[in-house]
Amino acid sequence: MAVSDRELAELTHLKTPQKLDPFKGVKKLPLEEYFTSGHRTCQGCESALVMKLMVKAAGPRTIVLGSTGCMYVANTTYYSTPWVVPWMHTQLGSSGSAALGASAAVRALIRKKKIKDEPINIIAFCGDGGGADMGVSGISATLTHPEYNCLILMYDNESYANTDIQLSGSTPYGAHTTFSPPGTKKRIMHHRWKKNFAAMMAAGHPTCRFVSTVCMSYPVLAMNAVRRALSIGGPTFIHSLDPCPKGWDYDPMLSHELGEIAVETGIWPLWQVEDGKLALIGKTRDIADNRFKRRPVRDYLLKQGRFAHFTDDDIDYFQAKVDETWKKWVVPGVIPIAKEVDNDAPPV
Ligand SMILES: Cc1ncc(C[n+]2csc(CCOP(=O)(O)OP(=O)(O)O)c2C)c(N)n1
Ligand code: SF4
Ligand SMILES: [Mg+2]
Repeated sequence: MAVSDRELAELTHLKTPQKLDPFKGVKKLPLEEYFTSGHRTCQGCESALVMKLMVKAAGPRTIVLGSTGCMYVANTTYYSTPWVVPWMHTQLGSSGSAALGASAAVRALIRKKKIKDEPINIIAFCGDGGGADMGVSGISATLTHPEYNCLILMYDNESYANTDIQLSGSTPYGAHTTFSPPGTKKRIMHHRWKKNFAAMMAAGHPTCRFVSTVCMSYPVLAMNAVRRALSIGGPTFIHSLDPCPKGWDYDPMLSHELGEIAVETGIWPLWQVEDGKLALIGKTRDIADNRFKRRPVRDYLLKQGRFAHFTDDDIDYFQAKVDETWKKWVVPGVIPIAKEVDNDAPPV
């Protein structure tokens, strides 16, 4: 929902965000890097690519805050860091409060004339454990403050990866994690369906002007989502699905392909909500408009060791659940709430 002129006028000290036009294609991307060598993430780590392209999209006038997780620990080994822009660690569940606090602090410094009056991007990232599980309250509170410009980006590798792949609320059904190892008597140890987190953030925060899902297998789309999120004003949220060779157990050379297949199977729909309007993006829109036939989830699951214990029945179950998100949800792949009550009926 857009903030009205009256609301804006009531918000004191509102600083204009940076104007960041969309990139017109891969060949138009800037060469400068603000996340460079010096990190120790696994080979093929898509979350590291998210960091690199997120800050490339944002540019040099950016402060990055990161909560605990692989993207903190592996990126800031003693005496080395890949971050070229100012970077600060924050506690595991506090990406939301860190984003809000940093945005308020920059504004106070400008007001007190301690730093130049210029727009500075504030990005706080978190993992799925630190964001969708532990950090929900902080992220939610921040998204209700339209007077602060900041982006919260949740990189979702579908586990608490840094502490050795524990199951999170974003781990897919049935996946093998250190908390859900398949046994001889019980094959499936994880029965819950993945949280629909970005949609929760979009539906629950009408003053947040931009929420988007992305995947770095579609880098220009993802970087343009970052640029839009930073330009629109107020707090914004992006949820990225990141193949993780260690946690998902596959050959690192498959990272890019797995991101593509996640979208092509309809498991990871790409969409954005801007000022209350939903748009399906890229391949996801093609699926919804019948220009692209969804690939079977089997193509995705069988490439990953975390699903190696799946039988045909398990794959069928997974397929049926994904089909349900596309056939029964009020917005395919996005909103699971259907209107069944007849509002015109007289009250009884
Ligand atoms: C309050 C708190 N609890 C537990 C930990 C231990 N811990 C550090 S990183 C981490 C995993 C975080 O998972 P996620 O946010 O998904 O990031 P990832 O490691 O997957 O990148 C945990 C549990 C911590 N640092 N702080
Ligand atoms: S465990 Fe996964 S998220 Fe962590 S550094 Fe390795 S590939 Fe990246
Ligand atoms: Mg994680």
